[in-house]
This record gives sequence, structure tokens and C-alpha cells, in this order.
Amino acid sequence: MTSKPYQLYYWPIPGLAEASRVALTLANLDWEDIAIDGTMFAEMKNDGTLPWGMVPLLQTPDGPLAESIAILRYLGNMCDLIPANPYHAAKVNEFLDGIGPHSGILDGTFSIDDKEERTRVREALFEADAKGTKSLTLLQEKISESSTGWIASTPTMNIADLKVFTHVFGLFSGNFDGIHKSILADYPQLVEYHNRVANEPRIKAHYAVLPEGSLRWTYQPNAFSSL
Ligand SMILES: N[C@@H](CCC(=O)N[C@@H](CS)C(=O)NCC(=O)O)C(=O)O
Repeated sequence: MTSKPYQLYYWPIPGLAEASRVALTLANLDWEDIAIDGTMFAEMKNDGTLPWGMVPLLQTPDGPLAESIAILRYLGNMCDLIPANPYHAAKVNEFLDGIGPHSGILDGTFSIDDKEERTRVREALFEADAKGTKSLTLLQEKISESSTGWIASTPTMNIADLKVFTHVFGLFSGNFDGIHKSILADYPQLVEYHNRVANEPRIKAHYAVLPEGSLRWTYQPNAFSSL
């Protein structure tokens, strides 16, 4: 077992844990990214390690913490990505709560075993008026309404930006059959937002060096410059 004070348990993909991984690094915490597999997940679920039976889970020196957004809020304090102004902080919370249904855009597709069927169902999500299209359209609108360029109109980047950035652009990594990066060509302001967050110095440094074949290429500057 690890001796690090903080341990993040999740599947070896960005997914619901990615914003918290970034926050752990930006907070300069001594942490370990623990990639679970199906066997480990079943064990953790059965032995009561997972408070709500799901991952991500963060083990902290004070005890376990579940729920991806609760984890992100906890870490947000430590990496200085929660605004001091109460209204700004509340707007960040509004976005973190509001993004919930958007995070589950692919729910129901993971259990489709047949690859062709899974691909077809996911492609349909991004047809006109379908769930994925509505989600990206709304998020683009929210970004366009921002007075500062950061999702919740805060003066500087905040944890809601970590969440929106990792969620939206994680969709297009190639990890999900049927979700093609060309979809983003219809969302120029989302791509502009991508460049803003990806070029934020701490984010840029975080993703500067990636292992061969990493799904996280979608978080690097200019990832979507050729759509
Ligand atoms: N609301 C939870 C949802 C977590 C969630 O859906 N986790 C999935 C993995 S991405 C899971 O553990 N699924 C296993 C199960 O439901 O048995 C959060 O945001 O942390």
C-alpha cells in the first residue's frame, strides 16, 4: 500500500476524477493516483471502502471523501481556485451543481456491448436537438456570457473551469466510440475557451509532458486547432 497522505482512486481514464487530479497537483499535495480495475472496484465496493459505492474516492489524512464535486470543492480551497468574494464563490458552486447532468451525457451507453450499436447511439447524441448537442450548446452559451472568459465570470480561473474543461474536452479524446473531435467545429467559442484554459500557465505546465498515447492530449494547447 502507498504511504502518500492523499490517494485518489479511479479508473485509469480522466473521467470524473480529472479535475481533482489537476487540483491535487496545483495544490502541491503529496498524492498518488491509484488506477483501479474491475476486481479492485468490486473489492472496495464490497468491503465498504466506498461511502456511496462509487468512485472517485479520495483518501485524505482526515478520512475518505467521495463524490467528485465534493472532492473538487475540498481541493479547491487548497489550490486557491475558490474565489474569496462570496458571490463569485456562489457562482462557482452554481456551475459545479449545474454541470451535473452534463457530466453524465454518455450514461447508458457504457453498458452497450456491441461496438457498432454503442457507436451509433453515441453519434445520435450529437445530432440536431439531441442531448449532447443541447449540452454543448448550453455550455457554449454560458462561456459566451462570461464577462471574464472564465466560466463563472470570476476574475481568475476557478474550480468550475477545471470541471468544465476536463469534462467537455475529455469527451473528444478518442476514448469513446462515436464521439468525434470534428463535432467541436460547430462550437468555436468552446474551442476558444479550450485555448484559454489550456494556456493558463498552471494548466499548461500540468499537461506539458504526457506519455505516448495519453488520452490527455485534449487538454494541451492547440489540441483542436485543426478541426
Ligand atoms: N455522483 C458521483 C457519480 C460517480 C460515478 O458515477 N462513478 C462511476 C464511475 S465513473 C461508478 O463508480 N460506477 C460504478 C457503479 O455505479 O457501480 C460522483 O460525481 O462522484
